[in-house]
Amino acid sequence: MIGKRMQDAMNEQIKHELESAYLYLSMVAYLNAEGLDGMAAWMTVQTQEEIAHAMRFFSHINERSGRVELLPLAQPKKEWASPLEAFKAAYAHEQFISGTIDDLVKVAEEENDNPAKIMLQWFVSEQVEEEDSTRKVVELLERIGDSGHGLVMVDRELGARPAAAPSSEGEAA
Ligand code: OFO
Repeated sequence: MIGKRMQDAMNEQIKHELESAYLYLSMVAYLNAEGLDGMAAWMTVQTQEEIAHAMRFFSHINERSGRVELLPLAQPKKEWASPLEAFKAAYAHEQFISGTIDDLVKVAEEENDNPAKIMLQWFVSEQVEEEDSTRKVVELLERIGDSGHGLVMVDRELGARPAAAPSSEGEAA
């Protein structure tokens, strides 16, 4: 059975992961409106991954006879000054999420909660990937600067990101 402190912390994390999905979906809408459908497709995959992340915590709480509680989500930002600014915001958000995972690891250690410690290891590695993939797009967009042709090329490249694997029992891509 999951302890109350860990359960509350994981419920809070479900909210963070769903807020990530909500933020990235807002970026999808922004990128679509800018006519950058490849970037929007990349961000759609990111949105789906976030929902899968939330479901991992959801399943973990349930499997340990806990009670999932869905908390209110913050309204995401709607506009960015440029695609570069949107991806910079995504990168900053991933750094924030890495911090929340580190905090959860601390709680698991303090509570001596071994199942949570093991489950969280996947997220520690996943956050390295999450930060890396968003930072790479930021660097790519910084390199092309104001080049319209460069933007079209990056849009095409990002549109080739494979879809997230369907989530089963919290399995994420
Ligand atoms: Fe769930 O990793 Fe991004 O936010």
